[in-house]
Amino acid sequence: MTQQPEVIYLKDYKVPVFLIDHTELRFELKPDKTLVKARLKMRRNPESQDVTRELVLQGDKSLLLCRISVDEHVLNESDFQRNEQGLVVSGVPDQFLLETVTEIHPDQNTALEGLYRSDGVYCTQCEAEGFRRITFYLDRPDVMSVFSTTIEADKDAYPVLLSNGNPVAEGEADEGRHWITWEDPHPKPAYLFALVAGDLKLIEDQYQTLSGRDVALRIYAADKDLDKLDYAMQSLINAMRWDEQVYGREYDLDIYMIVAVDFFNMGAMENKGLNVFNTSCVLASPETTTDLGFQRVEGVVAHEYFHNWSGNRVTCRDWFQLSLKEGFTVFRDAEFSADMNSRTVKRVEDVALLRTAQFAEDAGPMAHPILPASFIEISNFYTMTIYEKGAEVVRMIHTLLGADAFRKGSDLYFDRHDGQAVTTEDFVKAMEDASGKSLVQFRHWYNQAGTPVLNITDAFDSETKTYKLTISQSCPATPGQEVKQPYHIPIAIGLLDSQGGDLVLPNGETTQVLELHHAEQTFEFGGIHEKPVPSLLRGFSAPVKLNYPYSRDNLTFLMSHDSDGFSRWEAAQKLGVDILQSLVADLGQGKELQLGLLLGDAFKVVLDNKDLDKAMVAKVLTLPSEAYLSELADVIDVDAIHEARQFVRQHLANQLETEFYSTYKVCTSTDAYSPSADSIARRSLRNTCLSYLMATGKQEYLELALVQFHEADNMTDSQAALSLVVHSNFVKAGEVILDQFYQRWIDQPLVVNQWLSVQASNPQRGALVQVENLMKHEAFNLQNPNKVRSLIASFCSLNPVNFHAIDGSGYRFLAEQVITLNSLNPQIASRLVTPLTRWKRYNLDRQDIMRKQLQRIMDSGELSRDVFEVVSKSLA
Ligand code: 0A1
Ligand code: ZN
Repeated sequence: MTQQPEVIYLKDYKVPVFLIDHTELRFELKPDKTLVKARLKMRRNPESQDVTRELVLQGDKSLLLCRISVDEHVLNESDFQRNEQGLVVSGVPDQFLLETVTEIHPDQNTALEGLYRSDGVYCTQCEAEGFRRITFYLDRPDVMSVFSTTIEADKDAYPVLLSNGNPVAEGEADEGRHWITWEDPHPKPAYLFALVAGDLKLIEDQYQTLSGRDVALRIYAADKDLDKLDYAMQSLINAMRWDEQVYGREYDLDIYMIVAVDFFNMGAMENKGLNVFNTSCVLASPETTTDLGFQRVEGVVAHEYFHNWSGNRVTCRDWFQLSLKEGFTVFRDAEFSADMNSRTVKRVEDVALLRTAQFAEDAGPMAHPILPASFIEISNFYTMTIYEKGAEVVRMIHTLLGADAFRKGSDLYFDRHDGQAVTTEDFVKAMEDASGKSLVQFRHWYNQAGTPVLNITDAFDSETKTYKLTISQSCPATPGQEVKQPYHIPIAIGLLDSQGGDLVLPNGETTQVLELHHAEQTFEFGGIHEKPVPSLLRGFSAPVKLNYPYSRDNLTFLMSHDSDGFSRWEAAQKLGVDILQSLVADLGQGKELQLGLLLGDAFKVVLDNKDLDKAMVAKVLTLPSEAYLSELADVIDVDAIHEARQFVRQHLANQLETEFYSTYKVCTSTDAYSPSADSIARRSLRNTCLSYLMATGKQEYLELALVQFHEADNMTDSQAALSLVVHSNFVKAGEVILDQFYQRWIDQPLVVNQWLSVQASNPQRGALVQVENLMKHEAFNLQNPNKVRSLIASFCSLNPVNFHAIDGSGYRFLAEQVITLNSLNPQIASRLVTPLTRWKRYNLDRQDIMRKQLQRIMDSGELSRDVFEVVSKSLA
């Protein structure tokens, strides 16, 4: 049995007793071990009340302490104590130089936290608490220090030696070794430290800031990937310009570096001046990267760049404040992507993700507010809630204040707190101070978990010509939070007349933001001549669930008339949900499925409308996902949801076959690939049409898909065709092209990962056996998180019918992988377990077998804090 790990509480926060003004590090990288020599200039923190003479340093148990001295006096065993968490040095003066020599073993580091090797390249990952795996330190974000870093390594094997800041000295050493010293003038917490050493190549560019300073831009990768870095470079330049224009923020060092590595737990990391990126978020080329991949690169490059202000210049006081930097930065990168591409498409994609993954998290055992009150392992809190809901909360502040006041607020926040480690409260206060708008009640968004539910009814009085909207709000209980206070919610609405035109609202415009404060509130509109159709929550102005008794006719009306593009999509989703839910219910009662022409007719209107953005047409034509339908269900019936959705897709395919085919043809182009919004839109609609054509099951469309697969000059089209064929009943054809695809891309790991993922997400029977076979394939490696995500995570989250097989095989499989990964890579293990944590959402039979597998993980032996926290909270 695992020992109960300690719970950390926000209420226990205390300022650090000691500070580190200067950190001098020397790394000697050798094949069998790495020596880390640290010289820390330390002093007592004048703001601390604590008078202790004990210095408590964090240090992982894997660290081997070789030497320690205070003010050049070497300590012996009785002067300090080693424990599980680090080191306690007694009798330190008010100001002193602490020197340590530590031995570490990057080669054995499979957790990918601290210093490790990725395909022969040394690299670091220090957020959140990885620095303590490198050396003994005050590893907390409110201890900010100036760093000077020397790296020494073999010159042939590691010609490139990088760290934060600017290179200030370099030289040769004995035995073919060399060294470089880097200095970062900006004080920073240890989590922003980075080191890279390897045989890397680079592309270079130059950027001139608004005030005329020149910045060298360098992106490093393995030689074979050098041809896939241009898009990231262009995205970086666009992001730098955008942050100057929209937020008035300039870059502050002479060099900005990005390094691509293949072994990485997350997407990327914003280390000061030296971002480390997962190859999946930086490499892009038309032949190997899908449109989605290009957009991910653009978004993640921008995200990490924006952190230079929202995260680095102004950082977090403690890890409970994580959403301070993440929520704000996600909001910033979403607005950037909206400005670079289609705003409505970006919003639709973000909302779809939020409503499936984040709402599900809010309804599960790990539900937490964006400012959590406690945690066992902070790595478990890099969640959809902290990131995406956090961004929605910042967006609501933007909506409530308006763009101008929001900009004043962000200016005040950055100016007031530059160089500090602060809290979400400081952010909200700056917004309040700059705008004069009270956010007192709004603060509940930071402290309360759960997704609020709005119930809306309306009434029209033809005599007084008034229209009333009555809105009530509630929020379900979440672990540890039974009762919730009412939220302050911005609800953007419009009212449509019977011709589909927008009525002018009391604010003189056609969209107005209603501010809901109470549990129930009525909003009145005068001078209305006929009962309008309300368009509610335009642009998804708040992260809530909204119920209003729309008729199906209302929804088709909104689909074609609402002036808000987002709301037109939303109407289509609501119509799809309504139809699919009733079919799921029919299946539950053993009824035969039937579907009229209404949905197909509504889709036809959209397909025929040549004025619409093709990307939005594709979004409207895409039925609500199985994941979203599951999130909405009282009890998730995996098989019925899948069957109903397949039934509707097939029905639509037959009803609109001609239209899908002609649209497919219209969207076919011989232009060279471009990741522009227009061409992405065209491909997206074309592949949506192909997916419906394939749903007819006709041989001629298999031929069409195969032609597309063979002739495509880009990964978007070839991957779409591949996955449609593999997931269809044309099993033989699928096997043939899977094999061709693998042989063609055998040297491109990111493409091979897509090949794994297509097979793992195959809803046809037998997928688990296939996944188990692939785990033995040369293309798979359990130590590489991208491989684990592509194969195991794809199977467990993108393949519900197979993962939830009633014989429990999927659950057993997942538990086995989690148990193995628990000791290899706790962060990945703990993320992987998520689908099992949702066991309460299924029927009793499934609940029972899912819970047994959670218990099996619990009983499997020594659990990491990561896995222990998630599994124990799920079983509670
Ligand atoms: N701050 C990064 C996310 C990140 C967090 C932890 C990591 O290591 C385990 C790596 C990256 C971001 O928001 O992009
Ligand atoms: Zn981030």
